[in-house]
Amino acid sequence: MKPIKASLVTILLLAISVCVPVEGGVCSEIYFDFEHGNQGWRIPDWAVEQGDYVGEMVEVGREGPLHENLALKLMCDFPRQSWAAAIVEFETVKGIKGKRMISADVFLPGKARKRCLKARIIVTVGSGWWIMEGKAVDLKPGQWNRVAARFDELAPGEEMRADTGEGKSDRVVTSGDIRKIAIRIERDASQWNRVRRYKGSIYIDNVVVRP
Ligand SMILES: [Ca+2]
Repeated sequence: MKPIKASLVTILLLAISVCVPVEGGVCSEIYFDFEHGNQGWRIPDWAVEQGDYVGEMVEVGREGPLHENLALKLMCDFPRQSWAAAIVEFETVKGIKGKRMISADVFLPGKARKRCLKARIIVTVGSGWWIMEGKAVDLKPGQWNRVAARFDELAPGEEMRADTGEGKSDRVVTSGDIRKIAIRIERDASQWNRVRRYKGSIYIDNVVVRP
């Protein structure tokens, strides 16, 4: 899919699938449940090209008969003895305004070794495309793990002076919009010599973005 087309699809998905309107037509939160597709989430191109990013593909699926609902299924291949990560992200050209709290549920299948992987939420913000990382959470195998992050420091937004040219006065632009939301699964480096390779799937569901 060409980038422009992909962006249009992303905007459309944001408008019809993930905005949950409350009274007065204002969206209180944005919710990704992946019951009808990946809702614009994908492995970014830069990660595909990098050797230590080991996400192989992403699709929608369910983990066994115990899981009635669909989730984002990230296939990955973590090596035994080095730092590695797998990442999925959602990008919007519109920006997500006024939302600071993000949470997601992450499921690591029971066949994975204990304490071998962590997950964290990462956002890209503003016209400067600044990257902010949330705290990493240990993934306990065989259960859903809640990963959450609050990005309070983004609240005031940013201020940037734009040169309007020909000696005219500068214009102050304020924008703290979230441009990208990513969930990164990481090898716990402190455990590197006690873990085995993990080749398999990791599931992500119920991504919620709220004020
Ligand atoms: Ca779901």
